[in-house]
Amino acid sequence: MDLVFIYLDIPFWRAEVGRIALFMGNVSFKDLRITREEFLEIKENGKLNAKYSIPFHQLPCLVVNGKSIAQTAGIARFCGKLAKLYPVEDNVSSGLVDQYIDFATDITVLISQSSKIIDAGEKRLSREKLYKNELTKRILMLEKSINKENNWLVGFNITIADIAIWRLMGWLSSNNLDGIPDDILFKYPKIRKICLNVDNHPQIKAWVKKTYPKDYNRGNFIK
Ligand SMILES: N[C@@H](CCC(=O)N[C@@H](CS)C(=O)NCC(=O)O)C(=O)O
Repeated sequence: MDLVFIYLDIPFWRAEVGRIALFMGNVSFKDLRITREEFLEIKENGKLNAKYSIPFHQLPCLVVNGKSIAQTAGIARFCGKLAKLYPVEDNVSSGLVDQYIDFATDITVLISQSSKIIDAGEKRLSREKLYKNELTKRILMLEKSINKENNWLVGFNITIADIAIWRLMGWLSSNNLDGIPDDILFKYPKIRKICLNVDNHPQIKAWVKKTYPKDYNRGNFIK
């Protein structure tokens, strides 16, 4: 199978969940990281270099044997199935994995509304408000959904759900979102445990070493 994974050269969860799944499953793929100029072309024309068509003019996009597939959650499942990091044999488990991927999408959509604000002060105020209200409420719900006896979100092994939540939480606690404090996870030991388990997974460490800038801030979930 010929696979091309298209995204920007940043470790944002939308891409990382699929890229890492393929890497962990030893599935060969072309990790195509585009420039900001190419991203503008995609947004404008839904095409990359007149070669790849990009549905909905959005990334990530996975090109499978020449056929372009869009949407983060679908791509995550596709890669998770190939890598055996998505529980296809049990519908309840796959439903639970899906709920975490969709949770990550909901939080991203919530934050991206504030990302559109141009004025830096207004943006910070909007994120502070988000942090005090909706975001904290949602993260508390995530914490409540986790069984404290478990090492992973679903079942006894790492799945694409853990990878998605690890990178989402890494982003939220990275100090890169003005108005959202980097200690956002300190009150949530179960979320932190999942993030640490992913961060310490040997294949995750190998991927980080291979692809992340040196000393990249993967998030504040250590304490
Ligand atoms: N519903 C899409 C949204 C993806 C999305 O918003 N991607 C961003 C990059 S992280 C993008 O392509 N934005 C450009 C745009 O929406 O015009 C998904 O789940 O993949």
